[in-house]
Amino acid sequence: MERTLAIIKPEIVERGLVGKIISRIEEAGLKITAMKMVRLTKEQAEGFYYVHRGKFFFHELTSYMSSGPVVVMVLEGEKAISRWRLLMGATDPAKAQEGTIRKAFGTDIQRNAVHGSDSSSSASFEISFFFSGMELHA
Ligand code: IDP
Ligand code: MG
Repeated sequence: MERTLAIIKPEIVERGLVGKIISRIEEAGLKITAMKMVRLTKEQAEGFYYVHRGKFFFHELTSYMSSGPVVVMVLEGEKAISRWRLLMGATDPAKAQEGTIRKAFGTDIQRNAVHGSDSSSSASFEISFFFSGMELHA
């Protein structure tokens, strides 16, 4: 069993498409074991995305991610990290495969609908960034 962190980004919350994303997660057999809606400050978004500090898109990305509420979730299942990344699709929606969430709902390379941890070490950091042990359900 593996855990990964998923985020439904502000654009999707704003457009009223949260349910569509959650349906895809459930239909794929990933279990949602924690979930909440939060509005990040710019500083919190910078902390979450610290690995991208210094990149040309860092300021825009962290401004966007703090521009409105997001839905954060812990997904659990066998190979949850890679399965969620496959469901999400490529970073750039224009390059994402047919059938992926980013292809269906992404606007551009920044407003690409969802986030997913890329490794078990980033999953650990990202889950603990948003959730305490008490908030993780079985
Ligand atoms: P990922 O979300 O597919 O793991 P990362 O390379 O980790 O992609 O980038 C984190 C986020 O930063 C992306 O999801 C996207 O919102 C944004 N981003 C990545 N590359 C670019 C870019 O070239 N221009 C603008 N935003 C970008
Ligand atoms: Mg990433």
